[in-house]
Order: sequence, then structure tokens, then C-alpha cells
Amino acid sequence: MPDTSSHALLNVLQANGVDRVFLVPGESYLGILDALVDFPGIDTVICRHEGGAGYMAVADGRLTGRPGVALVSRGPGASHASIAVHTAQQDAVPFILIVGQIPKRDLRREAFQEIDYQRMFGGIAKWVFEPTDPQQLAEAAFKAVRVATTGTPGPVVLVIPEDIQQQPAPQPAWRAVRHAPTLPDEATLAQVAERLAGARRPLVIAGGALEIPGGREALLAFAEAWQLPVAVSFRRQDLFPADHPLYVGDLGLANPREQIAALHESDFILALGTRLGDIPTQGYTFPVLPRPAQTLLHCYPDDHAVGLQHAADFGLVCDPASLARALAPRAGGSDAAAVSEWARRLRGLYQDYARWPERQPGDGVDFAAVTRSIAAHAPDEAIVCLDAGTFAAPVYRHFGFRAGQRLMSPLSGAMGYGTPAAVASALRHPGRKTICMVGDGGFMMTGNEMIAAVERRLPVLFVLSNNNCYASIRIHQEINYPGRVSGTSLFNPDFQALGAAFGMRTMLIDQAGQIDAAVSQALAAQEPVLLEVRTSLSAVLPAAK
Ligand SMILES: Cc1ncc(C[n+]2csc(CCOP(=O)(O)OP(=O)(O)O)c2C)c(N)n1
Repeated sequence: MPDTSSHALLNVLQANGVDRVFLVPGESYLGILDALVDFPGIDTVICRHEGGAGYMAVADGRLTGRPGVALVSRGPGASHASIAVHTAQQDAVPFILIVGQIPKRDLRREAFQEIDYQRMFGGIAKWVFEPTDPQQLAEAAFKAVRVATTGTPGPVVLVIPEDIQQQPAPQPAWRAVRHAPTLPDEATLAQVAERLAGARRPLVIAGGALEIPGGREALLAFAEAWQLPVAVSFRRQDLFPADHPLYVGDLGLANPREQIAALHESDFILALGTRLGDIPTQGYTFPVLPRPAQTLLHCYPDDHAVGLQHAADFGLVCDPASLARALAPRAGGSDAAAVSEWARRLRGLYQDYARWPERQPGDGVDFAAVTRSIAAHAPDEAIVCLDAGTFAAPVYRHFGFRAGQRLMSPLSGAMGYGTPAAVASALRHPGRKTICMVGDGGFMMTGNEMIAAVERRLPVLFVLSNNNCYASIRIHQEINYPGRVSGTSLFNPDFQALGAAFGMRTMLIDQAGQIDAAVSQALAAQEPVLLEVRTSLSAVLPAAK
């Protein structure tokens, strides 16, 4: 194999588990593209838009825990890819964006397609690095892996001038060794266990740092040992089985007032693996800032995040799964009757909230009914990838994820994520059923990634909720400016013809009676399917609720 600087870069990435990259080519990184020829172990997924390539890499990073990697051209390519940097930052996903750059001699001359990426991405990336010496590429790749995967995982941007990509360079294969999980000292663990045993209304809030191998199992065993009710953080519904009696729902955008009022009555909150951000804390009101009304244990593997907003009684900078494992065997001494009565009460409030609606709108199919059918028929191993939009509300509220099912949804609320994330998920887990749910707005922001599912015969089911509207925004409009519709109606192409043009099997639901048969047929298919639903708008608008 040649020994260029680009080979050195790819050698380090491959040694750290990178076996797939998503790219749109550009003349600014021909040297790296050329080196890729010599890495048959790195699957090159050729994309049509850098936003889609970036989203795919972010989804891949989330599923593997290794950095997802996207390669893009300078200026225009990097600008398209910026949404993935933002998504990786908000979602705490390891992601490396490699950007080809103008030749180093022209840096900061405002040359054709030049951007100063330090300034562009400085506020959202964990690290932006622009080496100017070919000998630096291996080290840059190594450090990129470390930074992207440690603490709060997130995005790194490597900017590589085109004239340092093909020089001879040493070829190290440095592997970033995972940090050993940390635990609080014995005295602190004993103190936590003692306080927890004294709690009558304890509550776990489980977050994304538990989305690691063994994390869900550790959480379940801990909750069962202590009989703790478990709420999950924003869009983390797949962390705990919804059919478990200790599951008490998610902390999201639409919790009923009574449920939040009840949660305020808790006397000990164990925030495990959550950053306690804006949405799960209901706009920083639960727990109250800065000194919560209850005992607060905040555990997250990043010093910056622990106690960032809340003054915690126990601020534990450690791996939440290890903490759960350490605390589980210490169970005992609780007032079991009081705790189980409390858990039953919270469970009841969740079950009321999660009950499926029964609506028969006159202007199309209720998408909640389609979601209900998908929930009933989805296999135990299903991966559900969501775009942003109101069509997704029934998934968050009613779907009820079972053990083994995965939810891939952008915490950043980024439209256009669903389709690329689904294709990336199916590439990573071709044996599992991947279900993409997306609105007609988000579907047309990306969507071209479907061609990769056709090319590689991935059995992805794309469920398209077509209501000819940016309905999430229409809902806000109706609440704030009733009757004054502006900028939210959509004129759509013929999606059946569009799916067929991609070479996909297409299906249509335009009446409620068709739902179950169509959904089970579409789920059984061993090929990509585009299932369009002519969705009711009135069912989601405020007046109809
Ligand atoms: C990239 C991006 N642009 C704009 C928004 C604001 N936004 C949130 S939801 C939404 C409408 C979604 O429409 P659609 O995909 O058709 O789904 P629906 O809400 O109709 O179910 C918009 C424009 C966003 N979240 N992300």
C-alpha cells in the first residue's frame, strides 16, 4: 500500500473501527478519495447531498458508538453538511466531518470557496482542526476519534488542504483505547444507597449516556432491584421497555400538567446519563433551578454537564451504567409499600396519557391509527427512524417501545434526518427491519438517500405522511394567529410516481380500512417500500383536539 498522508489518516480511522464513510466527492479532497481505493475494508457510500451524507454518518455513529464519518468538499459541501454537525452536537453523537480545503498557500486569502471553519463551526463542534503539514494527518485522525467519543460525544471537523493529502508519511495505526469506566468512591456509593433507601417517592430520569452496550440492561436491573419508577429523557423512549410496570413515560414536549405536577412530588431524583437539558426539564422548571426541591443525583460522564444548571446533592462524573450496576446489589431497607404505591400512581398517569386516540377525521387518514398498526406489527428488533414533524407525535406518545426495538430520532428536531438515518441504520443492521417515518415536508428536504436502499436492496419501509402541509408549524400558527395561514401549505409531486422512479415498490393508504393489511404487507417485504399515507390535517389541528 502507498504511504501517503491520506493513507496515514485512513489507517488511523480504520484502526479505530471506521469501516464505512459517507461522501459527496469534491476536487478539494481528491487525494483522500484516491487513498480510499486502497481501503476495501472501508465501505464508501456515495451520496447526493452533503446534508444527507452527514445525517447518515451521524446515525451510523449513534448506532455503533464509533465516530460516523462524512467526507465533503470545501465551501458549498461543508455548508450543506453543517446540519449534521449541529445534529451531532445536540444529540451527543460521535461524528467526524472531513472537509477538503483550498491549498495551504492560499489560506485566509478569501480564495474561491474558502471558509474559515474554525469560525464557522467553532460554536458547535467539539474540535475544529486545520493541519498544514502532511505529517499531522495521522495524529489529527487519532485525536479526532478521541475527542468525538469521550466526555459528551459530539462532532469534530477536520479540514485538510488539498496540497497536504498526498505526501509520503509514516503509517501508524494508533488505536484510541476506551477510558476505563469510573465510579464514585465506596463512601459516596454507601451514602447514595442510604439516601435512596430512605426515599418514599424516588424517580429515575434516564438519558442518552445509557445508550451504550449493556446500558439498558444495567438500568433495568437497577430499577427492578430497587423498584424504582423510570422516566426517560426527551426522545429516549427505547431506553426502557414501555410494557414494564416501572416505566412511567418520557419527559418531552407535551406532558400533561397532572403528570408533571405528580413528578414534582418526588423526593429523590436520580438523573442517570442525561444532560438535564431544556426539554426534559420542561424548560428548566423540573427539577427547579438552581436548587431542586428534592434530593438530586446527577450522573453523566462529562464534568461540564454535571450540575451545569442544577445544584446536585450528588454530582457524579461517571458512567451511569456502571453506577447502576454498583447500586443494584445495595437495594434494601426502602419502604416498599410507599415506593410501589408511588410507582403505580406514576404508571397510571403514563397509561392514561399513552392511550391511543380514537378519531375518524373526514379529510384523510388519522396518522395515529397508522402508527398504532405499525407498533402492533413491528418486529422486536425493529429500528424506527423518525424525521421531525407532527406525524411523529403518536410515536413518542403511544408507540410503546419494547425491549430490543430502537428509536432513532433527532434530539435537535432537524427535518430531513429520517430518510438518511433509516438507510444508514439498514446498512449497519441489514437483518433488522428499519422503519422510516417522515412527513411530506421533511421527506423532500432529503430523500435522495433512498436510492442507496434500492441499489443495495435494503428492506427499509419508508412511511410517508402526506398532509400537504408543514403541519407542525400550521398548528403553532392556528394557536397564535388563528385562521391566518401563511407559508405552511404544500403542493406536492406524485409520490407514487416518485417512488416508482426510484425503482421502489410503492403502496398507498387513503382510507382507514386499508391500514392493517397495508402495514403488515409493507413490513413483510424484503425490499425497500415507499408507503404513502394520505394523512388527515384536521386530526392534528387544535380545533379538532
Ligand atoms: C431543517 C429544519 N427546518 C425547519 C424546521 C421547522 N419545522 C419543524 S416541523 C416543520 C414542519 C414539518 O412538516 P412535515 O415534514 O410535512 O411533517 P408534519 O408536521 O406535517 O407532520 C418545520 C418546518 C425544522 N425543524 N428543521
